[in-house]
Amino acid sequence: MIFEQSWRWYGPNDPVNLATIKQAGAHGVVTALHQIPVGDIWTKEAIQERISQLDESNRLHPFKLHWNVVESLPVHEFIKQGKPERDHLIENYKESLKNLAACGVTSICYNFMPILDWLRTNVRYELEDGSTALLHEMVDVVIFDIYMLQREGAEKSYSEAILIQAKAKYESLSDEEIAVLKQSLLMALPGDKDGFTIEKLKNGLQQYDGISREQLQENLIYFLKEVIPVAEELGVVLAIHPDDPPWPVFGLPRIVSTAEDLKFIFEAVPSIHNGLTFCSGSLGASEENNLPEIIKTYYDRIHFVHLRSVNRVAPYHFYEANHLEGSAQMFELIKTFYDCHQTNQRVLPMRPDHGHEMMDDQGKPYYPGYSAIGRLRGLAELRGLEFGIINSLK
Ligand code: CS2
Ligand code: MN
Repeated sequence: MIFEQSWRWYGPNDPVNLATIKQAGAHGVVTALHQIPVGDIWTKEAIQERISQLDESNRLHPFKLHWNVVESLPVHEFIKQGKPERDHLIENYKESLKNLAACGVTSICYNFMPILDWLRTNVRYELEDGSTALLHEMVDVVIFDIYMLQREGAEKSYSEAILIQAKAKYESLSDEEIAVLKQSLLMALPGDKDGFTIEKLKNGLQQYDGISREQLQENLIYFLKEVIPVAEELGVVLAIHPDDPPWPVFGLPRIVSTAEDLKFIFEAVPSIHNGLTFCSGSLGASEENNLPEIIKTYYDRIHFVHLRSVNRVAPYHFYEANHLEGSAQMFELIKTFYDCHQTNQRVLPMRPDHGHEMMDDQGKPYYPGYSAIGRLRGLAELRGLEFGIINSLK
């Protein structure tokens, strides 16, 4: 076995319950305490409460679930912005790490994307077979940025060609299409039930005025130099999630998008506890990223794996494909993990990152990308591929 089959669970309010996760065949439950405001300490009691929900499910059916990865222990915006409040917030972060470790949860995923997590322009893009997937199309980002958000100076972020394309497209959109676009972009934060508003986004963007890429990098390193020594002491690993998509959006700096970005982060803080969430979908949206190379170079510090494939239609334009299709070359990726695994037999938590909405999923209130059957299909296909690779090579 090279992967521990895992599944993201948003907690008791997730429309996909623990019984479903068991039947999907995942032992690893990837979850977070979404109810705790970003920046507050995760207490042992709150962590224990989540663990006891898994224990309860294990009492009902002996197929064992366990909390294998925190996704995510979010980093407060003030830390990303390097505000004076950051020191106190970093202390809170360390406390949360200590409490998690005390409860036996030692793998932590997080990201360092300013304001937004992933960004899509349509969260129900219909595929040929009638299922729906997440889509990202730069021209729609431009339309949103210029005509809906009306960000000052937005034109400067884009080429003349795409501005012309955006104008023509915007003028041809129906009111309904405009509403769908706005809704999709504002859904950029899965797990934030309040969602985004144009106002919130505008205010957020203002906070990043004057924060350059270099400054953001410095702020990440400042954070890592504080928390990684604590993680080492506790036996905890941190795994940064790459930017999704891996290029700047709304003029915000992005610093975890390319092989060079990764090199910078891991050279600045070389400890193996300063790790990576290898997300084939996020990194793979840019054809510049050589995914097998990234696996080989950083295997020792990959602590968590997200497998998904995007279909790159054109630069800055992709949709999420079936897990074994699209641009990701899933066979090669899993084979590369298999080869690396031979050296030290590490078993990495792996989850299907997103799935389509298909069959009985359709019309259900899932977080975009976090359907039951779509992810079941993804996990089943990935597990089958892993099984085939292992058995044909041993
Ligand atoms: C996830 C990210 O849904 C997804 O694409 O991979 O939202 C991920 O959870 C965060 O970026 C990790 O901090
Ligand atoms: Mn991911």
